Amino acid sequence: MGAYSDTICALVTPPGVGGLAVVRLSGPDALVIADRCFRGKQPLQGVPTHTIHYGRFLRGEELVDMVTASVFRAPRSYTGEDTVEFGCHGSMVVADEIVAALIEAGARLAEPGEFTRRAFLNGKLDLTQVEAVADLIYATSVPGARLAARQLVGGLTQRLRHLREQLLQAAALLELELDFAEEDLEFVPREVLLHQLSQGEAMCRRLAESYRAAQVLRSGFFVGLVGYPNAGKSSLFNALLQRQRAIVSPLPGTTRDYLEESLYLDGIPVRLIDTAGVREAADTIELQGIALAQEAIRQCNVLLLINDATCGVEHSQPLLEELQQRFPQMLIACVQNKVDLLPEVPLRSVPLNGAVPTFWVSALRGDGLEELRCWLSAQARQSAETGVDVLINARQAYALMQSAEAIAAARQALLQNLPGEFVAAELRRAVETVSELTGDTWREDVLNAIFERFCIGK
Ligand SMILES: Nc1nc2c(ncn2[C@@H]2O[C@H](COP(=O)(O)OP(=O)(O)OP(=O)(O)O)[C@@H](O)[C@H]2O)c(=O)[nH]1
Ligand SMILES: [Mg+2]
Repeated sequence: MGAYSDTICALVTPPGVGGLAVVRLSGPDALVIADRCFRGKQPLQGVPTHTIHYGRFLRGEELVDMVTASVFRAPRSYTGEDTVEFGCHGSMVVADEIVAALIEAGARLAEPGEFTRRAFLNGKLDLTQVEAVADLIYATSVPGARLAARQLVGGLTQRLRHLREQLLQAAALLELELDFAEEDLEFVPREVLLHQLSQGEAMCRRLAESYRAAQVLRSGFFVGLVGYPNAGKSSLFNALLQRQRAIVSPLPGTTRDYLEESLYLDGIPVRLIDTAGVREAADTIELQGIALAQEAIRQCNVLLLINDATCGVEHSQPLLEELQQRFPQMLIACVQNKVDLLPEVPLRSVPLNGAVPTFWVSALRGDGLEELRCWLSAQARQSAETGVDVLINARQAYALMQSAEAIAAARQALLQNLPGEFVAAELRRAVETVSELTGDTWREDVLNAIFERFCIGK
């Protein structure tokens, strides 16, 4: 085992001051190099795997720190190689010296993501697990982190491997039939194969479609605040964030471009976007602002159309219609603001437009905000949960769609009663796309793109 001949090291805990810092050393010479620097009761080369040893860490003759050395022998380590992890006091000076001493003793500094890359190449993790490691490190939501953790266990890969096995087996049997062409044997009942293929195709499509929901878990649920000038968008923005982030003023046109801030609702990150009031743009700066905001609005999961109720509940109707036309897929809710100025709160059953959820609030006083927050949180949760049990990323979604297409082509060939070798060829193509997903076959550029997300020490 071990595709690499050199031994690498790096700080694996975050840089900065902490209670503890860990420096990992991994590679064929890990134990030899460790023994050049570490003085415990006995040389680490002689100790069993999965044991921890206390001792002095030396750089030359100088004592750097009292440390623990955790020994993991190949293949039972994160990388699959011999590994020693030094736990030292959490000072950057100490950690840096330990890394420097290990380099002087024959190791080299690890590249970003190199520990994980080695884990992948040594078969400790498959590609979707590698991506799950990155997702887990960068997780911004609790459910997102849970899904990433589950993926780390290999749930997605198991399903894909199963599919790949089915496709491979079917292809092999079809090819075998060709050898017995005269006898007119059928090793693969066509009905069974058709059923398997449509199930496999459906699974790939379903997984690919869960990408949008995974995106919510990964980067947040985007909520855009739009409306005419002075409607109270920035006031509502601040009220939802519970801090004075955007400038509020009685002058229309206060917000010139757009602002984006995060809040958490039920553990899901919600990205709030405050935009410039929509009107006949007076100057070019504002025009640019509106154009920028439009791009931001396009990314949103929900739009809240804020209406100044003192101007009449129907005041924003033209804007609503325009938004509905421009973003036909978008979920839009209407927020009737400034209810504190109304002589009486209008009946809740009088929405701006029958189909649009409507909220009556006062951004200034806080009326109705809890209800709005609950609704947003429910929407965020719903869109994050629809059928997601794995965290599909953009690369996987694309590869899954390609796999679905390839399987569909094989199914078509079968339905058209094409000769077995055609069907088998299509199946083999499908096997290839599925294999790229799990990393059973991989390309260097795909790997590089994945590991770019990692930092040194991961
Ligand atoms: N009485 C009352 N006044 C409000 C309420 N919400 C906002 N306002 C006032 O309305 C004015 C405009 O508020 P902003 O939040 O700046 O409105 P905006 O939609 O962001 O305006 P632009 O950025 O100019 O498009 C300010 O004077 C606010 O204090 C409310 O619920 N009740
Ligand atoms: Mg504003």
